[in-house]
Amino acid sequence: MLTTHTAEQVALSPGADALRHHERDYEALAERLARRGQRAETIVDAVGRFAVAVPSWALGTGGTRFGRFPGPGEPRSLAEKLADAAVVHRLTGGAPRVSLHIPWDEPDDVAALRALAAELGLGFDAVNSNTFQDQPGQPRSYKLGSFSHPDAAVRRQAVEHHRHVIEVGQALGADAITVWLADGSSYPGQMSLRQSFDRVLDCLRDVYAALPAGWRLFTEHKPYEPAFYATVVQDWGSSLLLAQALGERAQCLVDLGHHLPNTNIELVVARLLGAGKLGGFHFNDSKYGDDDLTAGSIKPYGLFLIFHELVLAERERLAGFRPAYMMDQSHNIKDPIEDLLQTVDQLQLAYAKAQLVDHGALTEYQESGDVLLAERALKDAFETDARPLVAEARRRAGAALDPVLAFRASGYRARVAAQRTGGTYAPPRSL
Ligand code: RM4
Ligand code: MN
Ligand code: MN
Repeated sequence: MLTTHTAEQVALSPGADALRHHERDYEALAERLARRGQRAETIVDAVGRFAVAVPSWALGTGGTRFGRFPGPGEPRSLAEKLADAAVVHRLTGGAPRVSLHIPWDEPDDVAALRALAAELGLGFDAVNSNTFQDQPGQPRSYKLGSFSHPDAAVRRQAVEHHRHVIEVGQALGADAITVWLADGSSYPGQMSLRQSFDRVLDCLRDVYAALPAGWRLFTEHKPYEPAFYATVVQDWGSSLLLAQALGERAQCLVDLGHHLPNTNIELVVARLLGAGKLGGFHFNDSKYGDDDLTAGSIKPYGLFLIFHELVLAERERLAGFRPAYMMDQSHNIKDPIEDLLQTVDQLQLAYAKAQLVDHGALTEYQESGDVLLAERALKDAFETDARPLVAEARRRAGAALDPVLAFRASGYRARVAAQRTGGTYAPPRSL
């Protein structure tokens, strides 16, 4: 197992002009913030600490159930995926871990994979299970569900799979497992609505019991698809019930695309935070459903409002607040690396803007019932062009001022395309 390209080969020098322009923009913004009583340095430091995981399934081109349009130079192996993930981290300074999906990215040699990741400067975030598809040679089918299946033998098989995923994750140095279940029914009457939930909880208890010390279990809800009538873990309420029943180390994961249109996601986030059960995120954006578009591409203000809740939790040192940030997107028509670079940038930006909120003033306006100025306290932050702060954080981390342009200038994709010939990686996400 050898990576053909290391992230080192991606050129980072921005050019004298770009650097000079950046410095002037940064100074101008720092001065403007100082007039508002804010320190640019503090925000730059915070952005420098922000980290989000790259999912192993997002390094190849995604697709829809109608088609898939892969580009040249896609990774053919897990080692090549790690090499690409290292590029995302090198250029953004904000993506130091990979979130593996088992069995899509089942490592043949766990120790070698861990060593390769370390060599590339990467670690491993939450591991993801998969009981929403049947795998070749698998004795029992998940057609009618996994943890909620009426047949106990199928449920046992699904629990066994989760134990295996935890073992792999443990050997890689991960410390959490994310469980998203496709379980549900497509027609009324197909399964008992109450019993299916109880079965899921029972199986999760077995998985929870298998957690190594220091590990957390995240339950991820989704309103529909692939089950079209009733999904067992369909909303944050169901996810919270599970996490509360399981115990302290079970928390909820919020995938931004897993909400019906117009759901107030920041309110969901606030509720979970209040209950000490906000475990992590799958960042993306959507117009209609689980579209898996680039974070911030459709509703950047919504993303900012979510980050506002997260920054509040951070400032208040809320008990149990240790969110695992991950991306979960399907790069259908963009270069996957470029889309990930753009996403990390958007997340860094939303985080920086949320740091710009004048919390003291906001609280005063809330207390005195000044609706307009309270809203404006948020808008002032959101409408500030915080890009120089983010670029400065990246510059100090030795990353790129503009990750996408640096990636284009590096010629990385063309180089790997010339090398990655023969053999294809079977894409998981063209479902
Ligand atoms: C689901 C969910 C899970 C992801 C799968 C591929 O909709 O978002 O997190 O693992 O898709
Ligand atoms: Mn997800
Ligand atoms: Mn999803």
